[in-house]
Amino acid sequence: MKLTTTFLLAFLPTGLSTPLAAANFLQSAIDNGLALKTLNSLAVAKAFTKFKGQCNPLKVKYRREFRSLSKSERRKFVKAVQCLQSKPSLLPPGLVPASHSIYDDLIFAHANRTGFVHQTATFLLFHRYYLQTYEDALEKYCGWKGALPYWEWGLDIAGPHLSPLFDGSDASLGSDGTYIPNRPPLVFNLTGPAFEVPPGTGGGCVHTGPFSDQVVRLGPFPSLATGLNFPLDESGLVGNPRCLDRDLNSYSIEKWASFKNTTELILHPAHRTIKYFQANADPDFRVLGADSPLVMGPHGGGHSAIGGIARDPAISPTDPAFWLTHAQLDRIYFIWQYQDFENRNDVYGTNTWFNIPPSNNVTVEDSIDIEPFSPSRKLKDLVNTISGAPFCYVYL
Ligand SMILES: *[C@@H]1O[C@H](CO)[C@@H](O)[C@H](O)[C@H]1NC(C)=O
Ligand SMILES: *[C@@H]1O[C@H](CO)[C@@H](O)[C@H](O)[C@H]1NC(C)=O
Ligand SMILES: *[C@@H]1O[C@H](CO)[C@@H](O)[C@H](O)[C@H]1NC(C)=O
Ligand SMILES: *[C@@H]1O[C@H](CO)[C@@H](O)[C@H](O)[C@H]1NC(C)=O
Ligand SMILES: [Cu+2]
Repeated sequence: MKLTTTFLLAFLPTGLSTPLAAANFLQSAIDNGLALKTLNSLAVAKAFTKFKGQCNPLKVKYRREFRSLSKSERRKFVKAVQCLQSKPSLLPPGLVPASHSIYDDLIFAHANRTGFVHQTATFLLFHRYYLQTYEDALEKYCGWKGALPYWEWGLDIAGPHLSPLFDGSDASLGSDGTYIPNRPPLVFNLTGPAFEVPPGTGGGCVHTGPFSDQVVRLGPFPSLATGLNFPLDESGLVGNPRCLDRDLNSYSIEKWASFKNTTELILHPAHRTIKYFQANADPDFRVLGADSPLVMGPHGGGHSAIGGIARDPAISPTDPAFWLTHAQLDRIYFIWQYQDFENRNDVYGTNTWFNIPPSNNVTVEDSIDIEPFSPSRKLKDLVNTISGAPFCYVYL
């Protein structure tokens, strides 16, 4: 129990309450995922003291890492996603011609809210509700009763192209994209420091296994790149058939989504408030300062580790791996929240992307919806994953 990291030593004497005292981890445990697992167990134990409403220990769903599902469970999950992609759209005919399926409708629901659910106070809770909406849709329309799996990025720091998630077997999410050599790095030069991400191991279309035949139609929405919310570009709504592309990328995990990165995001003494936790998870340079070295953060790192369309802020849910990477972010949020739940059930920020145009500060009395799938709910009803309505799950 000795040999704590410098930053842990630095905050232990500040008189923190018991949950964080468990943060007395060896650096090796932080780096290899043992610390995160321990924090996860503490979070579950704490969550189990908070059951409300219709949620109870018999009903609670356990969201597990994809590779801890049996191959048969993985295949059933993949089949359910393919089923959702084959169910006809529920949107009024003609409204979004690109939307052919219920799966597409869900992508549209995200795209149409892009400017209100990213770099806003609702970011974490919207995506939590969105994941639940997906899990519910898989059950309601395709009879799948499982708990949404997540992708632990830390397990694939050696390269997601080596991961069972992307091995192209029928128990995977399909392969990497076809390798395209000699590509330049991607240059990001938007809100924080400029940086580059080297190309990954794919770049072209997913070529083997599940989703290799997925036809992508919605988008692109070029005006969203500048932060302009509405209306969505008409050109992206009409339907532009193309393949699902990927560019699996270990650099993004090494830099921003390793066990060390996610564990320190949870434990760092400066991240005890939602303002700083969120700003470091996403990241938000208004809070961090423009010269922060954080750059992409675990959220961006998780998207970038998949690459291709999963990097697109509006239509990233097009890639079925999106839901697993966002479940991992929700898991990190869940683990952080339940280290000190009473002080970690609020929100910080406004209603618009980077507060453009200026909007009100959001409180937990404000609501979000994911119509036509999930009704309007107050944020205060979304902060607790075992609150009964609409949530009843923990992560393992
Ligand atoms: C997209 O969002 C806008 C703004 O919230 C809303 O007015 C519009 O009805 C939405 N479009 C669809 C098709 O849901
Ligand atoms: C980033 O953009 C700014 C202004 O838009 C420019 O001055 C700077 O050179 C760019 N940095 C890189 C590394 O491209
Ligand atoms: C993320 O963790 C890796 C080690 O796994 C480290 O090299 C890197 O600096 C960390 N990134 C940040 C932004 O702290
Ligand atoms: C929103 O909150 C910030 C501080 O968190 C404060 O500076 C600002 O004045 C608030 N804006 C409104 C419109 O209340
Ligand atoms: Cu999103």
